[in-house]
Amino acid sequence: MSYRTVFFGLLISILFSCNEKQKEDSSELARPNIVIIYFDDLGYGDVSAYESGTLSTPNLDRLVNGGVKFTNGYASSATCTPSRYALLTGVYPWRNQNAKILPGTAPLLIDTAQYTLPKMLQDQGYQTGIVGKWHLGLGSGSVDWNKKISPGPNEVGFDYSYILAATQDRVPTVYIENGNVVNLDPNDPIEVSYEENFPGEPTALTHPELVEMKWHHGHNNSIVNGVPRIGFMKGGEAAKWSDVDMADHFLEKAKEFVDQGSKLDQPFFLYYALQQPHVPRTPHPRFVGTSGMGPRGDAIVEADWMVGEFMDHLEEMGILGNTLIVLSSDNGPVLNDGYYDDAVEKIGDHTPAGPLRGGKYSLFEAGTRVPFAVYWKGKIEPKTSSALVTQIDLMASLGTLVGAENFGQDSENLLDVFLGKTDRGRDEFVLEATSRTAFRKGNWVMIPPYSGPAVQNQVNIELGNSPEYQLYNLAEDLSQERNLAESNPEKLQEMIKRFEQIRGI
Ligand code: NG6
Ligand code: CA
Repeated sequence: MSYRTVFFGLLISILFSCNEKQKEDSSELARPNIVIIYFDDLGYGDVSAYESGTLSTPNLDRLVNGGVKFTNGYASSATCTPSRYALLTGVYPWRNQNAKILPGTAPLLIDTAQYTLPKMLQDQGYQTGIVGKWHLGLGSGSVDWNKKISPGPNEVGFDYSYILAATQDRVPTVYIENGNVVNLDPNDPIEVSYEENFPGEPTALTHPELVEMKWHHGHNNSIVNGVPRIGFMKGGEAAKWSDVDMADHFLEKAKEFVDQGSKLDQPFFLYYALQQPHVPRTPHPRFVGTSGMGPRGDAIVEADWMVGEFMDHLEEMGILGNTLIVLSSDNGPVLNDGYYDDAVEKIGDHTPAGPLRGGKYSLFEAGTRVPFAVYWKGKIEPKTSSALVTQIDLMASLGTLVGAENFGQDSENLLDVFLGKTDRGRDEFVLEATSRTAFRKGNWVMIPPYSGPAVQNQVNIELGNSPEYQLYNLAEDLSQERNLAESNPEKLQEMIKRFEQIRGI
């Protein structure tokens, strides 16, 4: 045998073995089931794994303490619609000026041509589904609720959808499955308006005697199940949801999706968007009184139980070890968000925002810094991470995990951070609250001057508005008590410059 033959023989066998290796790697490419459990208005301190307070959330703790618990994990906005928009698109919400709290009649906010997290997972062979709160608009202008409603979640990447259209306090108070109102009686058509009432229909103002949950601000239009809502609705009697059964109902639908999904020869992605503890807080009677904090605490106990049931279900099906679960919330906490429900009166020592300043609607930390954990039994070592991560980054990170290459423009691949392998997160982040933005870089936060009240009195939350620039060093001052803008002008200028560069101002 000549040297040449030996050389080529070796070369071929090396190339061949490389090829084999590549094959092995790609067949090993992890494609776990993915579940995002997304709370509505759950605060940083509402999970006992974050803040050992009065409220006990053993099932959330099991997930948070069993995975990577992020202490610098952010929603993209201090309100719902913009946060959900960013989660599903990987794009900052302030790039889309329509990304604001939407009425129940708003058109679909996400362009159907836009690449999204669920579309990305579909492209990687996933069966995708959403169960729970949508709040990203439906249809393209004027929806006829009695026909198939489209476009909606199914047109932006979900194979299956079982949703409430906007919020629990907004009409229409019906479930919508794949674009069709569930249990709709064609002889009792639904009409919805956010402009005016339908003649003769009772509202909280005309018929206060029908109201069982008193409104504090807003929430005085149509009354459904004794709860006055935002917006006017007529008809659809048989289709109206039962508020106290909502948690059980969504749990059932989430389990059904998982059961169907696990029969298929493909992984599933479930976006499980819980309605708790957003108003109106309507825990099932078996949870009433369990927290000692009134309906807000009881709704969290109920949601905690749901998460436990859901995880047990995955375990019983033998798929928990093959399912990556993300737990987070769309924005920070609020006590009185428009109803008299004892949330303020019964709060006791509980601190929904933990050590953070502000709350829902606020540019201060409690608006956007939320419970954020990634759990994958047997694959992720439990740890606490102070890395800066945001929900915008889930698209690129989960995408990288499953072999995708196209992500939303602002999504950063932090896969190794989410898997707990490193603590090197994002460097910087533009956060948003009711169309205002602020900037975090490293441990610093800069809030530009904004007109508007310092405190939103109805909800009693500091919004972060000030005529002056604000600059905080979170490493030393987590609760943002010392404004360093004057004493550290260099840092302030550096922050303003970078912020304006990103914002394109
Ligand atoms: C506000 C509502 C509030 C809540 C919020 C949306 C009033 C006075 N307040 O406009 O109750 O529904 O919108 O919350 O109507 S979110 O979590 O979906 O962003
Ligand atoms: Ca919310």
